[in-house]
Amino acid sequence: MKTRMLAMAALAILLLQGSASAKKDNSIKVIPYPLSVEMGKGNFKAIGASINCDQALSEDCKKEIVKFANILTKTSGTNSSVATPIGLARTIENGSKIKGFAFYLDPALESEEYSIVIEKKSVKVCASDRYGFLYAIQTLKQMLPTAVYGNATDPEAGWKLPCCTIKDKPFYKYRGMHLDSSRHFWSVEEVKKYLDILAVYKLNRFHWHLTDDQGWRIEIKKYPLLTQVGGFREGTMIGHDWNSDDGVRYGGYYTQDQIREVIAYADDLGITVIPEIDLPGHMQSVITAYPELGCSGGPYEVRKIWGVSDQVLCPGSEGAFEFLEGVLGEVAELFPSEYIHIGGDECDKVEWEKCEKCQAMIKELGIEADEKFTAEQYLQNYVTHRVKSFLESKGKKVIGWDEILQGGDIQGATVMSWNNKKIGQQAARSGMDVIFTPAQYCYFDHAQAKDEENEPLSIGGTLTIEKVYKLDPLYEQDEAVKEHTLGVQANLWTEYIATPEHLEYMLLPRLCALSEVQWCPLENKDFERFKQSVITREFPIFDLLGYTYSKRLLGIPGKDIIK
Ligand code: TNX
Repeated sequence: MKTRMLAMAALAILLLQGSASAKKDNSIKVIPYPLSVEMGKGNFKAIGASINCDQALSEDCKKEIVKFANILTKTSGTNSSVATPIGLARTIENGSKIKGFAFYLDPALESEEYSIVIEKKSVKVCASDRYGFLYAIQTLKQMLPTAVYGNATDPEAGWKLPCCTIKDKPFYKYRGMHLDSSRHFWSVEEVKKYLDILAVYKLNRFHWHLTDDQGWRIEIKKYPLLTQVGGFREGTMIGHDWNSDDGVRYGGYYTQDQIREVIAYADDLGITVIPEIDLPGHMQSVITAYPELGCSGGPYEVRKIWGVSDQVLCPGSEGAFEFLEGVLGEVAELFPSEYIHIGGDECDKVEWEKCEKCQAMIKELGIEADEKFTAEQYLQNYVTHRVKSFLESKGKKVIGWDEILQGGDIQGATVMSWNNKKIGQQAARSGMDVIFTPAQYCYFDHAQAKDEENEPLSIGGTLTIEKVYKLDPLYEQDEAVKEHTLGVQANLWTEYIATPEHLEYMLLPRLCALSEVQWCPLENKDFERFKQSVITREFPIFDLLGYTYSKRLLGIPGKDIIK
């Protein structure tokens, strides 16, 4: 008994210390933490509360609110509204003082911005567009019992919301997460589950890496061999052993219908899908399917090992551009996104140096090497320019990895800066838009802890959640860099990740840290507050939704979780 009391006293001291050291008010546990939170007194009873929406709201806003009404009704077990023509939410006039939830249009707020005022008898939510309501609802869900995320009814879960006033909007407009579906293939269901958890943390861009040396994953009607041949490899290296080959045929691809299904699913969550068609490097699967598109003419094979291939697209003949336009034309039609990612990374130039067609092209274009770039780097720059013009003619903008800067700036293109922050900062200063995804902070294929031997297979060293949380690409940067920075993204390359459990493990909970980098201004970031929220609030959500995740924050190594 005595020891129990002692333990409780120690716990109380710990809790007190915890709250005293937290910079921010710790009374709500929401990630990413809202811009401002002021706590009031008392609680709002959410169970059975009516849900009302301003009649001025557009259909797409009302849809979000009706969805919320349905979720609350199902999970709390009490009808949360009065039946009306728009489903479960009742229409009201802006300004009415209503008991229950009231969702109002406030045109003065920016896109994505919202406010929530919780009083004992009412919850007033304001936004100016669908995204604002979507994020307000995500915030409300994080403040409600975990059961709100599930399918089961739990009337006893404690359906209360603490009285408070929240004002919120994101720091960055582009809040992205990437997934490599080439090195390992993820089913539509797995991709949807991946998207579900991005939405919880208010991410709004899904960068889908669909093509690479080891597999082409998107159906292109004009070039069926891309998937039939390029979608399958005859084996995969085992672990880190570059000389191994498991000899097992591996592959898969998404039909255009499946792609449309994912796009619609993501859109419902407020997420835009940005496809990446990596070019002119990382195309060994392409030249295996169509060997005439390579410099030597082959034969080639879909690559079985990881790393950078020297077998790339040959830009020395017009056929290459015809091909790229054929592919990108279909891609531009399929994806509503204003951006298409055209890769551009790690394009080895040895074949181009030896290739007569490439060298003739270099001559014809009047390209000469100088102290800054090789002739072949200028040739890649030419390819990027041509592809960019083509996509612009289809109403699209391009994003490329920072290697698109070899051979000079490409004004009008957006740089995805992965090699280091400085390259991106420099590009922003030159007037190009930039998305920061520096490998040292944003590569979720790295191990979550220093003792990598206790973690599942990884590459690239260690990336702890603390390190992800520290990223601030605008720290000590000038206005030009700030103006041209669209946002931040993390990447999940899957060379060494073959199962959904492993994939989720690498994503979580680092995704939570990423979301605060993307959403919170510097002064709102506080690792201690964040960590407590992850452990006490987010882990139960992951458990309920059935995600595998790292428990390193609790000192539990990966080997105890991923067998
Ligand atoms: C570099 S980042 C790559 C990818 C690899 C990754 C492994 C980038 C643009 N290219 O092809 O998968 O490293 O971490």
